[in-house]
Parts: sequence; C-alpha cells; structure tokens
Amino acid sequence: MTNDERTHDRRRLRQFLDGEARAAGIGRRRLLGLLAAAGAAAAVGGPLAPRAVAAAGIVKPLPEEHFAIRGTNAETRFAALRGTGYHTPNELFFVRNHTTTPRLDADSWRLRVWGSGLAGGEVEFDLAALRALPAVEHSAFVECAGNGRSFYASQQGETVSGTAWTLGAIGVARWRGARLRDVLRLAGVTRHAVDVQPRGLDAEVFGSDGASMGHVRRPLPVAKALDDVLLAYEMNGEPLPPDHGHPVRVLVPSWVGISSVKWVGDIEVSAEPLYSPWNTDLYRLFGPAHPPEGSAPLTRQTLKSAFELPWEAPLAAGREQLLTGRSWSGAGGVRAVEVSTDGGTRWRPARLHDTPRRDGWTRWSLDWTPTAPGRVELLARATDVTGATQPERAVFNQQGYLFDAVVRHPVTVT
Ligand SMILES: Nc1nc2c(c(=O)[nH]1)N[C@H]1C(S)=C(S)[C@@H](COP(=O)(O)O)O[C@H]1N2
Ligand SMILES: [Mo]
Repeated sequence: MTNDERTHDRRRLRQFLDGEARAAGIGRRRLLGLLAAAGAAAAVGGPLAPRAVAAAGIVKPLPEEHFAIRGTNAETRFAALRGTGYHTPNELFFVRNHTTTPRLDADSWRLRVWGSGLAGGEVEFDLAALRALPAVEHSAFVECAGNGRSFYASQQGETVSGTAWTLGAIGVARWRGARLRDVLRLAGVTRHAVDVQPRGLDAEVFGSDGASMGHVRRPLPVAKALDDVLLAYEMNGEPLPPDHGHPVRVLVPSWVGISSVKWVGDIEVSAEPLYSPWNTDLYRLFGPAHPPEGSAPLTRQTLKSAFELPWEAPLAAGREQLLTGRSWSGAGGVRAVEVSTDGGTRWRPARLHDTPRRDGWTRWSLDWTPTAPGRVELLARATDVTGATQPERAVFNQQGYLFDAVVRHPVTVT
C-alpha cells in the first residue's frame, strides 16, 4: 500500500469515527477493511484510538465516569446527570465536533453578515456590538440528530451509519445572547431573504475521496431565523466554553443539533435557497419509508426518555430503588412518563418533577423494589403535549437519525 493510500484510508476511518460514514460512502464491510488497513496498533492505541483523537480535539477534561468517547465526540453518561439539577453543568455537557475545537480569541472575533438577502453590503459585528443588543436568555436543549442511533442496531437489528450514540448526545443549558433577528435587522435583511446560513470557524471537513466539504454550515429558513434563534455568548452563566462554540454560537431551539453552529464566523443571508452537505446528503431521512431524494431537511428533534442509570447497573433485590430519568421532545414539553420494570407488560406512571417545558426536558422518578435476582429490562415511555407517545419501534433511516422508540435499559438484580 502506498503512503497516499494509507493516508486516504486513515482519513476515511477518521470520518467514520466522526460520524460522517455516509458522506464518506463507507459501508460496514469497507469499514472492516479500513480497520484492518489502519492496523491493530492504530485501532487499539495509535493515533486513531478514540481517546487519543478526542484528547487532541476536545479542550475540557473528559473523565471516564462522565463521558464515553466516540471518535472526535464525547457522550454524556446519563448516570452522571443524577442529582445535577435541571440544567446540564458545562463540564458534563456532551461535545459533538466534526473536527476539533478551535481556540478563538474573543477580542479579535468578528461576525460577518453578507449576501443577496441584504439591502446593502456586508455588515460586521464584534462581541461588544452583540453584547450591546438586548440580551435574551433561553433554556433549551442541544441534541444531536443521531442521539440514540445505536439502538437501531441493538434493538431493531438495523445497520445505520454514523456515531453510535446511546442517549447522552443531549444537554440542556441556559443560553444567553443576542437575538439573531436583531442582528439580521441591523444588517438590513430584506423581505426577499429566504435562507440564512451560519458557518463555523473550525477546520474544513473532508468528505469522500478527501474532497473538502468546506466549513460546517447549514441553511436555516428565514422564518426560523427571525423567530427564536440566538447568537449565544453565555452558557449557564459563563462565557461560552471553547468546546461549545467560544466566543459565539448559534442556538436554534428544538431543532437538530447541527443547526446550532458553533464558533460562528459569518452568516450568509440569501434571496435564493441555499444548499450545503448538511441539508442535502446529511440530516435528511433516506430509506424505504422516505422519498428517493430523502425527506425534507430535518428540523425538530423527536421524543426520547433515558434512565439516569449505568447500562447493566447492579441493583439489590428486596431494596427499594429510586429510579430517575429525563424525557424530552422537540415538539413541546413532556406531559407524562410511564415506566415498566417487567420488560413492557405493566406500566406505572412516573412522578414528574418539572412542568412540561418547551425546548427542555422533564425529570421524573419512580420507586421500585426488585424481587428476584436476574436480568431485567427497564423501559420508560414519554408522551408530549401534542399527545405523541414513544413508539415500540423507530422508522428506519440509513443514517440513524431521530430515534424515538422506547429504549430497553438492562439492569442486573443481585
Ligand atoms: N462549527 C461547528 N458547529 C457545530 C458542529 C461542528 O462540528 N462544528 N457540530 C454540530 C452538531 S452535529 C451538534 S449535535 C452540536 C453539538 O453541540 P455541542 O458540542 O455544544 O454539544 O453542534 C453543532 N454545531
Ligand atoms: Mo449532531
């Protein structure tokens, strides 16, 4: 194998780890080939080892008890959220990076707003200009569209591409910043504008055959951009941390995480529809249940529930356990949660600790005294304010987005 080929294979393996398998056109069989080509050393301890990649790419500490490392990404362990309160502490918040966290200087940072949807030319903002605008605080989740993806394989026997998240690619924070609406108005947005496309200052992303996909960017319809979108510079009362977009990120409440572009450097305002890999090949639904060109670009997140318990948690028989968890929906607040401790035969309502909160989650709990030792599957099923309830099975799509089915969480009664 030539050096070039090896570099190419490593890059493609890295893309797979980054969750870009479909963009890179890597199937399962090809992945196995790539793993073999990269060599056992790379797979277990070399430069491609997930921990080494993440250590190089994510700034904050990633203790084993708080995070599972997945390629360039770090998934929050749900068990670590127990007792942490409503908002996810910044140090526990999951990180999803297409490449690596850039170190940007807030003083020299500028936001350029430009494009055919403006009345005049390009307008530039610095951080002081954003801070001078009315500040808005919005409590909202950021959740990856692929959160829960691993359950397509483990529960439904379906092969999908992308980062094999369990349920921890979500966090809820208090975001504070300027309204995108105010910035667009100041920049002279016209009634001809249709799409608004923020772009990140992190490194370019490489797609199939090593071709650049450019910087992370995804068009947002102007109606959403003028509604509740923020240019956030604070997260839970602190300046935005490096991994979450310092100094400024876009925050698009209730929508798939990719919309909330981190490290935003410019925003194109366009009188024509815009396209990027992140609203064409990626972040649409492909598969037998969907049109050949894929679904419309994804917008709102779906309905999910998670227990704040380790996978295979040991629980003592004959002792009362307080089961806790969280449920959330992109369609509105969660108004009811039922829990089954017998694999799905009988369901009991959980106690809710939050009123239904749009763009947020509802914490819940339930007492349970396991009787006989053995393996038990715990299930939690949420209903949101629209009346939607989590189904038993999620509708397949090739990239494993928007998993919404009830997850079967195994515990071991001892
Ligand atoms: N510039 C940039 N913005 C980005 C990304 C990225 O890699 N680069 N990842 C996106 C994805 S896929 C998700 S799910 C969220 C994750 O936000 P977090 O890392 O703050 O949790 O950021 C989005 N914004
Ligand atoms: Mo994501």
